[in-house]
Amino acid sequence: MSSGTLVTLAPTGAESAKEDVPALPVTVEEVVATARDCQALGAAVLHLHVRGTDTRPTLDLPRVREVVTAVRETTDLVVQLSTGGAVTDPADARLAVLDAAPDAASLSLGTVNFGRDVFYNPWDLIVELHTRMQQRGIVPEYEVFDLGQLATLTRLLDRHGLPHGGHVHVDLVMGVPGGMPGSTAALAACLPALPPGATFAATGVGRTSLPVMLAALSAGGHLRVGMEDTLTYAPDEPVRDNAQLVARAAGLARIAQRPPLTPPQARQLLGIPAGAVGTAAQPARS
Ligand code: KMH
Ligand code: ZN
Repeated sequence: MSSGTLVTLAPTGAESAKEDVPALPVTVEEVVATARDCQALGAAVLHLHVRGTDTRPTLDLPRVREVVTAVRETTDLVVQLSTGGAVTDPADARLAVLDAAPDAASLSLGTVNFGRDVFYNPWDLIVELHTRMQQRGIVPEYEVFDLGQLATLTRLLDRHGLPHGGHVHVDLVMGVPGGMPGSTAALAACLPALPPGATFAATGVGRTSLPVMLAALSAGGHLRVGMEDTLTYAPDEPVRDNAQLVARAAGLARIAQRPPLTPPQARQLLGIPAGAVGTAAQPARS
């Protein structure tokens, strides 16, 4: 079990509208301020969905690069770009996000119903993301929405080799309407299906945030929190801001006697060289 807890911040996502959730960080300034505040509270990784000047989700490369650069100028956080985007984003635009040369990127391991929508992740897209990340020295975080997607991960690694850095890190995204429930039983069911040596984090969407966080900590896992996943802090109490969620996660990690990892410690855990900025045109590891 890791002696510290990796806290990943997912501050914005692609699902909520700024009009509905005014505290959602969408401008460059808001994202940078959120990242800085949340690093101070214990976040080490930033899972980033970019918004355009119209506040809507965008994969526009100049805009993505602008936000990545601004975050790097102000924080030491590991910058993990979302390649999931929004459910409406086409595969080529999701792949092109890697051109912004993040340290890390998410890689979703299967198609899943996403409320009334479908989050589309066919095998060929999974392989293309995996191999492009290997070639460019970008470390994937494998997003798992259901138990069977862990079998896909094993098949992916068997056929296409380990990710850049050689370490496998999985995020169990639980409680999505259409995916696995955000319960201790579902989390426990995933653990034997993780590849040997892999680490995992867990994210509980909506009201499952707290039970999933507690279950993950009890099982030696890491945490992802943020307004991408959770807009209610307690029954009838909207989240004030991302810092409130990171502070709660960091506090629980300390209670579990696995305090938050610093960004350099996170890089070590994830196999990201110190000071790496994802620019490496490095050879695939296999
Ligand atoms: N916005 C969801 C459809 C990811 O970032 O890789 C997909 C998502 C996963 O958030
Ligand atoms: Zn995301």
